[in-house]
Formats: sequence, structure tokens, C-alpha cells
Amino acid sequence: MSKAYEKNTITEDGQLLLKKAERDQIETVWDRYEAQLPQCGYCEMGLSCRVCVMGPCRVDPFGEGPQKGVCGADGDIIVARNLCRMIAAGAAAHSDHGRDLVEVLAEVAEGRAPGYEIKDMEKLKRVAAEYNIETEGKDPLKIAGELAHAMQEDFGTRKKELTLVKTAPEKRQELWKKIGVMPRGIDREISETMHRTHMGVDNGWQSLLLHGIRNALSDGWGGSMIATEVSDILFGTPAPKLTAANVGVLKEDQVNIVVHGHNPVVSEMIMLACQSPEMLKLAEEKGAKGINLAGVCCTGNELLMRHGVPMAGNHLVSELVLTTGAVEMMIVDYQCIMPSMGDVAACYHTRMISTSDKARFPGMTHREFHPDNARELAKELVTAAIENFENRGEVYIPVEPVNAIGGFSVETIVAALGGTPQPLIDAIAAGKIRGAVGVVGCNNPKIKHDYGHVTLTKRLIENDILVVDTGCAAIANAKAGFKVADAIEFAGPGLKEICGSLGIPPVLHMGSCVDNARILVLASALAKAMKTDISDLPLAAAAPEWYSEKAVSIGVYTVASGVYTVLGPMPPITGSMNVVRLLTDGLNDVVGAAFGVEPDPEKAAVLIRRHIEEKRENLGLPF
Ligand code: SF4
Ligand code: MSK
Repeated sequence: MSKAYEKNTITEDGQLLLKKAERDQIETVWDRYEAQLPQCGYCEMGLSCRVCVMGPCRVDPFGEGPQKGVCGADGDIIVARNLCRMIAAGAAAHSDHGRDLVEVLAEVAEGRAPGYEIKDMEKLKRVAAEYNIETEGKDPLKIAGELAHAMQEDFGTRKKELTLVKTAPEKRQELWKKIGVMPRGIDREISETMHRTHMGVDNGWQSLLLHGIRNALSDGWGGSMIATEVSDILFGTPAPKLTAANVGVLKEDQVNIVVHGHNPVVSEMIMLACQSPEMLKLAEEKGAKGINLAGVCCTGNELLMRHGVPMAGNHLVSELVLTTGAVEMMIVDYQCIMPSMGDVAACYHTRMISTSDKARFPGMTHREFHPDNARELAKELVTAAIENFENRGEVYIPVEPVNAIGGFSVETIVAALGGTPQPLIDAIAAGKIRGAVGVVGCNNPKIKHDYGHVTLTKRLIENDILVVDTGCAAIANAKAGFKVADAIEFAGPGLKEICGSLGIPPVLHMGSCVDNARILVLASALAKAMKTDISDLPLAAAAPEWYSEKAVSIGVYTVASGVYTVLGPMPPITGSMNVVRLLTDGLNDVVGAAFGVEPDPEKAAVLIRRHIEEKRENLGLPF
């Protein structure tokens, strides 16, 4: 294998398909990244501002050129404003996704969403109870309608605090109240960030960042949590399922349909259409042995968690999946779908379909999904994919898939532990499990593809640290073979013993990006059981290859929830040492946790292990 391909990705399928892409003259994300180098240093440091048209402005980090923008904003203000706007965009993306699910729930309640139904009645009642909705003897559709309405209220401005915030440990809630970051309406916090960062509004870098925290909390304990809870209600709470990952999940003799994006509202309907006898018969008539549905990114994770649908790849290989020539149709919704996908598909027979009223892409056919037409449209699209099978050219699927187990919701983990988190707490207290870490987030061409996730995860589990993961990190770890029961071989002796006795892998797949809310719920359950706050526990988080604004929001709400979080790529904040010091140290005194930044996963593992041992020592747990 040429060194050039090894430089970009550690995955075998990625390297082989990069070679194929070169042969087919396909431009990839890595080519475009190279073409951008050197990237703008002002922007990298967060020191450029285009908030208004007196600018754009930049502040010279060496102190020689201008130190203030035209309006008088200095480096601290500009960096803080830029970061807050990233948080707002990330929180908006997750929360708008959550809103879409609530709208489907409302339509189901009204009987206007054929094909969708309430799959988890128990969860519907439990979540309704959180919203103080009476459920006893009530028709489930009525409960669903009332819950959808109550959740919609969480998006507005009427309330003093979001409903699901009360599931956080009491000490944490008290702290948020005390420092003034208790999130109110989800839309309100986003809107207030945009207001505060307008020219001439909030010019205190500390007060800006404090509001950034409140905004991010409205995502983690609001929009994202709502997205996860409603997805479980509508499509079922995940339970462990056997699945597989890497491009080898595509099948040469079947119609391959790939779903890409984030929202299960579309992908669930596509899955049902793929399973229908009518479609399977048509596929057979067209010479295919079946219909193979696979995922890319988080809408794939949603299907993997609930149904074991396999994953063809994560963010950075989304273009490469198409270079197999084996994909009859890719159906996308929103978020993390590179606008280049249509260009790549045009070189093969692949049909590209966009489905969301809020996301268009060049080179794609737009077929909009709504709750009332989803079932019929899904069938129409699957039919078109089947008909495209005969147009296939050369097919190149160069690897065998790797098996994995997905579907570890909090409910499943607690059930595996015997109905209470106590056995996990006992294992942590005895030192068999030193602590737990959430490895989450994206890929980014600035870090060798999957190297950050896989190396960090490997180092953590071999040191008896349980890993839970989501998003593209979870797909990387599945491809690396960390998600089968036999993967305990990679684990240290204590973790091996515990996971071995429970029959679970040492790396637990907890879902999509919005499902980081599941990790919050788990951390909260541990803290409550130990009668303490999340920040006292031997926990950490990492986003070794993050790229997205959503990841900024996730990182901030995780830290604000009391969890030390190590980022791989440096966020654009180095233009302000005040902001850097606050985020990497000062926040410890404010929320009991802070950020670390370390692009080398070997070193990040050391930082995390040190942190976990320190927390253990503070709790008086054995070394
Ligand atoms: Fe320049 Fe200030 Fe306008 Fe930003 S807000 S572009 S720093 S004048
Ligand atoms: S898809 S946000 S690249 S994890 Fe959720 Fe992956 Fe990051 Fe998108």
C-alpha cells in the first residue's frame, strides 16, 4: 500500500478505496484539504471577525498590526463571540433535529403520519411523567399529543428552566442556578447567543462564554435529549443487536441502498420499505439476491442501534463508499453530508436523493419527506433504487466486514447490570474498572482518519477504563473490532473480568450524536446512586477527531455537566489567552471540569488516565 494512502487513514477499506478514487479521478475531502493549505492563521486562532460590514476585521496575534476591529472589539471579544456562535449553530442543529421528531410525534397523535407509531409505550409514559402529564388510564395517542405539546413548550421562551434538566443530579442543578446558566427555552438560548454576539451588545468575554454554556446546556439537556427520547418512543429503545461495519457490508449481489445524515424519521421508513415483500420480489425480478440497507454517519447509527443495520463507514469515507460502484441509491437527510457527494455519485450509477425541506445539495434529486407522505415516498425511492441495479458498472468491495454489537441504551446497560447501576459502581469502587470515558465525535482530515478514536480507545480499555461511544467515533471503534464480546482480549484484567462476566464488549455503542444525551443520563444515574455530583466521578470524555459546530456544543455541555473533556483538534480560540485559560483551567472553579486539547491520542490517553486516578483518589478509592 502506498504511503500516501496510509497517511490519510488507518482503515484498510479507506486506503484501498482512496487508491480506487485516484484511479477514477475522484476528488476527495483529503485532496480539497491539501488544496486549502496553508489555512488562514487568523481564522485558526479565532481572531478574524465578519460579524458586521464595517469589517471584516482581524487582530494581529503578534502585536504588530491592528489590535482591535473597526468597532473596537479586541482579541478576547472576537474569540469569545466566534466560539459562542459555533455553540449556537451546533445547538441549533441538534435541537432542530429534536423538533422534527416532536413534530412527527404530534402528527402520530393526530393520526396523520401513516407508517409511524408509538413503539415504546413504557418510555412514552416515563417521559410523559417527567413532563407531569397524567398517564393513568389514558389513551397512548392522547399522551403522545400532550407530550409533543409540552416538549414544544421547551423550545419557546415561557419557562424558567427546561423540563429534562431536572434529571441531572441536584447538586449540578443548584450549581447551574447559582452561576446563572440554567437553560430556559432551547430556541431562546440560541437566539440570545445571536443577539449577544451582534456588534455592540455583549462585549464581556466572560459573560459571553457563560451564556455559551447556558446555550450548550439547552442542547445537551434539551434539544438532544428530546431527540433521543422521542426517537426511542417512536422507533423503540435500543437493545443489543449484532451488526457489522466497514465498506464490506455492501453486497455485490444485492441492491445496495445507503442512508446518510442524522434523522431516523426518513431512514426508518426506508428500512421498512426495504423489508417489504413487494420490494424484495421486485429486487429478485431485477436479478438481485435482496435489498441491502447500510448506513453512513448518524442516521446509520440510529438504525444500527435499533435494528442492527450495518454501517458502511463514517464521515470521512462517505465519498469513498460511492467509489465502490455498488451503491444504487444514497438517501440523505441533513448534517455532515458533504456538498461534494453529488459530484462523486455522478461518476458512477448511484442515484442521490435529498429528503429534508431544509437541506439541498448539488447533484441530488430532491424528494421531500413529510410524516404524511413518508411511507409512500420510501417505497417509490426503493423501487427506483431497485430499477437502478441493472445500470451498475464495475463493482469494487475490497474488504470483509467486521462484526460488532450495537444498541447499548442506558436502559439496556442498567438491565445488563441486573436492574441497577450498583454493580458498575462496585466494580469502579473495587478498582476493577478504573473509570469510564465517552469517546465521541467526528472525523477531520487534520487527524489521520480513525487513528485518534481507535488509538485512544485501545489505550483506555487496556488500562481498565470502560469506553462508551457515539457518532463517527463509534463507527471507527466498530471497524477496529472493539465491539464484539471477544474484544475483552484488548482490555486490562479488571475490565476483562467484568465485561466477560456480563458478556458485553469493553466498548459500548451508545448511538448517534444526539445520543450523547444518553451518556449524560448514565453519568447522572451514577452520580445519583453515589449521592454525589457528576464532577466527582472518575469520568472523562474525548472528541479525538472532531470537526463540527455540533461537537463544540457537545464539548461545552459535557464540561458544564462536570466531565473533563479532551479535544483532538484545537478549537479556534488561541487568539485569546484569556479564553484559553478559562476553558482549560478556570472552568474547574466554575463548573468543576475543564477542557484539555491534545491531538496525539497516546498523550490524550495519559491525560485522561491521570484525571481518572485523581478523581479516584479524591473519592478515597484504591489505586
Ligand atoms: Fe469588525 Fe467589529 Fe464588525 Fe467584527 S463586529 S467585523 S470586529 S467592526
Ligand atoms: S455524524 S457530527 S461527523 S460524529 Fe453525527 Fe459524525 Fe460528527 Fe457528523
